Order: sequence, then C-alpha cells, then structure tokens
Amino acid sequence: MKLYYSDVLSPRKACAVAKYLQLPIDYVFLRLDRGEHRTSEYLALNPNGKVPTLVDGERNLWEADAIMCHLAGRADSQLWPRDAGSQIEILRWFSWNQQHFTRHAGELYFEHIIKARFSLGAPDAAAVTEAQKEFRRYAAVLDAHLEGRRWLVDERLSVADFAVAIALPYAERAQIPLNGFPHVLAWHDRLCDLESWREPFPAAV
Ligand SMILES: N[C@@H](CCC(=O)N[C@@H](CS)C(=O)NCC(=O)O)C(=O)O
Repeated sequence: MKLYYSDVLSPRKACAVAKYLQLPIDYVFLRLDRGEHRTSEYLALNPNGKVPTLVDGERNLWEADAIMCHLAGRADSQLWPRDAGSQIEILRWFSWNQQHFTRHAGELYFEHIIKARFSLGAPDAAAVTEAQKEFRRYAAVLDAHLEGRRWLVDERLSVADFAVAIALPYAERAQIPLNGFPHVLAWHDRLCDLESWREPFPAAV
C-alpha cells in the first residue's frame, strides 16, 4: 500500500491509524507549497487534488475517513468493528464531525496555523469569533456524550475517535476553545497516551 500525505490535518488521521495498526506502508510525502498535490500524475489518483490518498493494488481511495476504515479492515482490527450497529454509530460521528465539530475546529486551524505557514495573511478576527462560538456549541454535545465514557463508540477505541479528535492536538496554537469541556479534554488525554496519536507522521517529516 502507498499512502500519499502531507503534515496537515486530514492526512494526520490516515497516518495515525496506519501507524497504530503497524501496517507495512510506503509513505509518499507531498509538498503542498510546491503544488505536488496538483500534478497530473497525482490528480489521476485523486481528482480533488487533496491529501491523503491511499493506493492499495487496483484501488485508489481518497477521503481520510474511508482510508482509516480500509486500513482497519486490512489489519482485521476492531478500530472499524464488523457489526452493522457499531458501523452506523461510527458513520454518525464521521458525518457530525465533518459538518460540525471539525468543520469549526478546522476553520480555527486554518486561520491560525495554515495561514501563517503558507503566507496567506493574518487571521480573520470575525471568522475566528464565529468559529469559536460554533465550536463550543458542538463541543458541548461531545462533552455530554463522553461523560461516563472512555471512547465514542462501544467503549472501545475506534476510527471515530481518530476522526473526531483530529484537530485537538493543535488546540492551543489554533485557539480551539476547550475550556469548560472536561470530558473532551480527558478523552483527548487518553488518545495522547498513544504514540501513534502524538507522533503520527513517518520519521522523515
Ligand atoms: N475531505 C477530505 C479533505 C482533504 C483535504 O482537504 N486535505 C487538505 C489538507 S487537510 C488538502 O489537501 N489541502 C490542499 C489543497 O486544498 O490545496 C479528507 O478528509 O480526506
């Protein structure tokens, strides 16, 4: 398997799961600042011109959530449980995360980290205020769900945890407001016990 990635948010999910599962993978780092994700060769694999992309035999797979599930399946891991009830729960969290939680956390990551890194100008104060407000709204939902639970689904670690928490390692630098959400913080601390979560990228990066 070949995993095309860069050291940014969405590929971080795929890299963290690949490392957690200790799968044999050829990692291909793409320099976004050089447009290496926009070459015709890469667009043939992923017409969106985004990272990550996984190539497994004849299959080209894009979208980090799908890649995590595929990797878990290849490793026969319960990170992507086999029973339909658990899978539906995970899909629910994937959808919620993309539409709400990491949508707003990702906006803060963009405003505070990506803009500085790629010289895209100063953070937009109005966008930051709005994203923080919306983030808090959904963080409250997550916090209530996590009260009395260790993990999001079925009381065991799953790809849902890797997906929903993905922006939280950047919380301080991205000014993602986690104060007042103790169960979210405790859950993220549990993830931080995993080396693959703290250090998801291959050593060269
Ligand atoms: N929904 C996609 C999002 C992929 C995505 O937006 N990747 C960003 C990095 S986090 C990217 O490739 N940005 C480069 C660009 O848009 O030029 C996924 O989850 O894989």
